[in-house]
Order: sequence, then C-alpha cells, then structure tokens
Amino acid sequence: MSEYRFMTLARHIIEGERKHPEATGELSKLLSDLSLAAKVISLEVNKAGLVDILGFTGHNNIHGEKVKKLDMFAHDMLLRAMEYGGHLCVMASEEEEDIIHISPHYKVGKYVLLFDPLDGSSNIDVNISIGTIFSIYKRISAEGKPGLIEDCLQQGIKQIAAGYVVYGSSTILVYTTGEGVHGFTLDPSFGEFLLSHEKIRTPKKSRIYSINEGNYLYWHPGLKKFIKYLQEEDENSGRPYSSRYIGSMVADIHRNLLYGGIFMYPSDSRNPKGKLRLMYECNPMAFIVEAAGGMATNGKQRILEIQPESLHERTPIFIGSQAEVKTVMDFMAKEEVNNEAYISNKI
Ligand code: AHM
Ligand code: MG
Repeated sequence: MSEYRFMTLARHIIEGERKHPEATGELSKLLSDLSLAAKVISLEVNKAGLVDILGFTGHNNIHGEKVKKLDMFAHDMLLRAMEYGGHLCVMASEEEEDIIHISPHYKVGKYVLLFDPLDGSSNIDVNISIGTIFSIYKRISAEGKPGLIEDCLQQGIKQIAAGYVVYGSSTILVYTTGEGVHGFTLDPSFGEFLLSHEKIRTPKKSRIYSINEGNYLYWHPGLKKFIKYLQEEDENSGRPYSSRYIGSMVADIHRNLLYGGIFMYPSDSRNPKGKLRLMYECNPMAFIVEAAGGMATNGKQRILEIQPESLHERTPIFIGSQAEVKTVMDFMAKEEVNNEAYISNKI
C-alpha cells in the first residue's frame, strides 16, 4: 500500500508552503477554496444523468457556442467558493466576457484567478471526462483596490500556480506551483483529495498523438507531413504512433502527461488562431506540462511567453513530450506556406 495514502491535498499544500518561510499562507487557503469548489462540481457532474440538468440553456456564450447548464453551475460554484476568501482582487472565467470584480462585501486580496469552469462541455451528455482548469497570478496593480484587466493579462510565465480537475472514472486534481506537479484523487466516501501521483514527470518521448484529424484538409502542410510521418512504420523511432483524442483538452492532456504524448490544437486555414483560449486553457496547461518536464508552443513561440492582449484570445497549441513538440516545430518550419493556396485549402 502506498505510503502517501493519507497525504491529503490540504496537508500537502500547507507543507509545500512551509518550505517558503516568506509565505503568508494565503495561497494555501486559495487552493483549499478551489478544491472545495472542485468537490461540489464533481458531485454535480456525477449526478448529471440523474437530475434534469442536461441540455442547453438556450443561451450562447461570448464565443457564440451553446452553453449547457452544468457549465454555468460550475462557473457559479467557483465564484461563490472563491470570492469570500479575501485572497483575490479579480477573477475571469471563460464563461464571462468581462473581468469579474470581487463583491464590495468581501476583502480584496493580492491574487488573480482565471478559470475555465467546465472544459470539454460537448462531452457532458455522453458521460465522457470533462474538467475544470485554473490559473493563479499575483496582482500587478496597487494593493487594497479592486483588481484591473492588466492583472489578468499577464504572460503565462508569471503564474504562481495552475491546476486542473478531471471528472472521469474518478475525480483527480493536479496542481503545481511551478516546483513539481502533483495529482490527488478524490475519495468519494469521505470527500478528501488524497495524494495519488507525486512529482509527475512526463516522458521525454512518447508514442501517442492527439489531434482532431477531421480538420486535416485545413492544416498547415508541415503539420500534415508530421502526422503522416507519425503513421509510418519505423521500429527504431517507435513508429507508427497511436492516435488518442477525447475532445476534452483536460482529459487528453492528463493522459499524455502520465503516458507521454503530444496534444495539438493548431491554427488552420479556417481558424487562423486555433480554437483554444490562451488565458483559460493554454497557459495553465502549459505551466503544468512544463513543470513536469514537457513543452508547449504555438508553433513559433513558447506559450508561456505570449503577451496576452485580450481576455478571450485564442492560440494554436502544441503541448506535451519534448521530442514530439520539437519534431512538429521542425516539420512546420521546413514547409514554405503559400498563403493563398493554404487559405483556399489547396494544400
Ligand atoms: P470548450 O471550452 O467549449 O469545452 O471547448 C474546448 C474543447 C477542448 O476541451 C477540446 O480540446 C476541444 O474543445 C475540442 O474541440 P474539437 O471538437 O474541435 O476537436
Ligand atoms: Mg474550455
């Protein structure tokens, strides 16, 4: 039996903070509040087939996509669990267009929280893993006042902590403060997250690729060649690779983090900026994957170094094991793109 069985998330966070004598304990409390929200969301996700919570609300979110009730439940739950703590000065959510101010009834703190309340929402109705992603920064605006948009638009490299929760065959919370990535599995019988994956290191090389191949026609020619290369047979380099794509970024990256693999959501001739959001999805996942020894790039630039310009901006992403991320970049750099042909899908 594992010696970590009774290392709870709360204890682990506190012990982590003890290593930093300058720490005030605020980050620990913030992470504990987040884990409470995760437990409640997990409970609701598990009940989703039993209560009348599935289906569309009939509203679109700011990206023009249908919003489901469970997304809004998760969004509201995170707001309720987080704002009273007094540790945050501002929040932003994938489900809300503007920054979210802390109610004047509560104390204003020094941290900034960005989150995607329920990622992979198209999978809710079909019992496939979905997740919550969060990202924490220190404010850059003057303390004691409400936070500003500038506090939210910081480069990913400035994150103090990031994490995700996968609601899958079990509920697992993975987080990092930049020094080691740790996973905790929720014991549903007594409602505690217990350390199950300590110091996760992602394999440097892998045999898995994850991408929506339905978009093949519209891809960059270098990416097309890379995927064909992965499908060729070559024993020495471990090809062909396996393809695994859930369509929930959190679940796809969680699998690749543990087994090794590359996850890609590229730009294409129809969507020049890709699909996924820099602030809510790509930055936190890049922070975690890098802390576990992997890489994350938009094809040209490290994700964590992109200077964000707007809250909901999108970015292409190639993330995972170092060997495959470097190889896809090489393939793309080698191919000259004739813009006209690329945009009209002739290549
Ligand atoms: P969401 O935030 O609306 O749930 O969308 C993000 C999701 C990611 O989890 C996933 O990687 C991607 O969309 C899948 O997109 P596609 O269906 O185009 O492959
Ligand atoms: Mg999302």
